[in-house]
Order: sequence, then structure tokens, then C-alpha cells
Amino acid sequence: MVEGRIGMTLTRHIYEGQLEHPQATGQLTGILNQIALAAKIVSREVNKAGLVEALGFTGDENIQGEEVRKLDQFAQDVFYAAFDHPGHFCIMVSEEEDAAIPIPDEFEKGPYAIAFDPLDGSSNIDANITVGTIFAIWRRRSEGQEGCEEDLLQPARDLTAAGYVVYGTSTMLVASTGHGVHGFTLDPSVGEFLESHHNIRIPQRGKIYSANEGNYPYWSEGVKSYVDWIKQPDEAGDRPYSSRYVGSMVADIHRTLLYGGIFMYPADSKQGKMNTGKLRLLYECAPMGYLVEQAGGAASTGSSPILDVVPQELHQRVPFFAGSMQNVADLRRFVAENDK
Ligand code: FDP
Repeated sequence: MVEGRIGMTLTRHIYEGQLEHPQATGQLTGILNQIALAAKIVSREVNKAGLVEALGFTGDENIQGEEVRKLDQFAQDVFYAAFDHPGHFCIMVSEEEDAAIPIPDEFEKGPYAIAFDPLDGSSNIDANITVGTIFAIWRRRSEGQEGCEEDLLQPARDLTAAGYVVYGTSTMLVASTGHGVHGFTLDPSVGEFLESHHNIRIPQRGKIYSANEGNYPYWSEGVKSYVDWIKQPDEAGDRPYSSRYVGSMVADIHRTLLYGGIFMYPADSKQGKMNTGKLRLLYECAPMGYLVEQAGGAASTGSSPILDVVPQELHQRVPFFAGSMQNVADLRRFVAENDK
């Protein structure tokens, strides 16, 4: 059971981390504080969504061809406003927008680039199911004032920080700056994120698998045979695994981090030929893979570590398998043996 430390607010945690690094400029502290503020605003709106008729579609479509729901747009606006002016970033990319988003001319440019999904799992909103925000932060690579795509097209191995906010039965912010993964639960009575999960460690093996199994007929032989295997009873009683799939990546990864097991969104051949899966690299798989590895787990495309994938385009998709170290190793073995 991971526990937080009494009186440890997110702000204090970040500040103390900063003190341990005398060379720190405080920029990262500022960024995480901005994210926490935006998360509180989105959390408030998510919680009262049904009451104020915030649910439903705006009528527009986003870059993925999905209809944009009102809360998606609201979350996009809130996080954009948190990132555009404090001088932390030189460029951003969001799931909601096709092109990279520049920092407006009138605002100072900063040393970081951010990729974010303002409201992941949004097809669940109408059913009152958990949704979340995901973010990934890299140090910029380009020189000069304006940022460019090169600052965003970096592998997860080079992340400076990443995290997510899960708007569930309570709102939690889970983040890493490369020194373990820590979780902070929003206490609405004081309006603060308080440390509730210090140094989250994912179990080395878990007995839960999480996948949209409706896609089974379209998976590769390797993935099919792995899923067949984890459903077969064995003498030791380690199998079959239990199946849990919310269909909201933040919720499924959050559970996987705490309980162990494997989350997967494999490539499939639904459209005829094998695709690269559904989930997006920059603002879904890279940050979640980084967090899972920071917690002692593994994240893979099935054949190579997610952290090593060098993005070629902003909205690139990749097959994604993440969770307990041993579960991901099993999956990789089945893929290596069956998918030549
Ligand atoms: P959503 O479409 O509701 O935004 O990538 C987005 C995502 O949800 C993930 O959060 C989730 O894990 C996945 O898609 C669910 O996809 P399926 O409906 O195909 O299972």
C-alpha cells in the first residue's frame, strides 16, 4: 500500500524537489503549479457537467475525426491558457488540434515543449465514467525564440516530466520528473492536491489484463496467443487473469500502476491491413510509458521499448503494451515467437 506524507502538498513537494537541485530555475515548479490549477478547474467542470448541461457535442470534429464534446473544448481552453503565457513553453501540441500550437507573439517563450491530451477518454463522459488529462514535457532542442516541431518530436526517453490527472471518484494528479512517480489527491475542502501516493511502485507481476477484446479477431497471432494463454487456467493458480477495461486510458493505466498487470492497445487489421493501433505516441503512450517505467514497470510497442520510439509526426499512433515488468516480458515473448 503506497501512502502519502501528511501535510505534503503538491506545491511543497515540487518546491522541496527544487531545493535538492540548486541549479533548478523553478520553471518546472511553475509548470506543475499551472497544471494543478488547470486540473482543479477542469475537475470542477467535470463534476458538475450533468448539472450545467455541459455534456453533448459542439458539432466540430478534431484532427482524429472524432466529434468534439463540449467538455473536451473546455479542457482544451483551460490547459491552453495555463501554458500559453507564463514563459515556460516555446511550443505545444494537443490532441484537439491538428498543427503544433505556437506561443502567441506577445508572450515570452520558454525552454520547454509540451504535448497534452486535455480530456482523454471523452467518449465516456456521458456515462459518468472516469476521464483524464495527460501531459508530456521535453526540454526544447531548437535555438532561437519560436519553438518548432523538432522540439516536440522527441522520444519518451528524453522526457523531463510527464503525468496525468484522473477525474474519478476523486481527482488525482500523478506525475514524475524522473525521480519516481508520486500521486496527489485533490482535497476539495481545502482546494489543494495532497500527497496520497508516495513513490508508486508497480508490482513485478499482476493478474489483470486490460484490452478492448472486441478487437481480438483483428490482432496479430502473437497478441492473440498471449491473450489465449493468460486465460488458460494453470496448476499454480496464477492463470486465468481477470479482465478489466474501462476504455478510458487514464483510468486503465492508473489501475495498472497500482494493482499491476498489463494494459494493451495492439495494432489491428480492422481496416483490412495491419495498422499501428489507436493510441497516440506523443500525448498518450510516451508519457504513460515513461510513468510506468519510472514506477518499475515496462512499456513496449510489442517489439521495442516505447521510450525509444522516435516520433515522426505529431499525431503518430503506436501499438502499446504497458504494465508489470514480467507481464510485458511474457507478451513480448509471444509476439517474438509468433509475429515474424
Ligand atoms: P476515447 O476514444 O474515449 O478518447 O485514445 C482515446 C481513448 O479513449 C483512450 O482513452 C482509450 O483507452 C481508448 O481510446 C479506447 O478505445 P476503444 O474504444 O477502441 O476501446
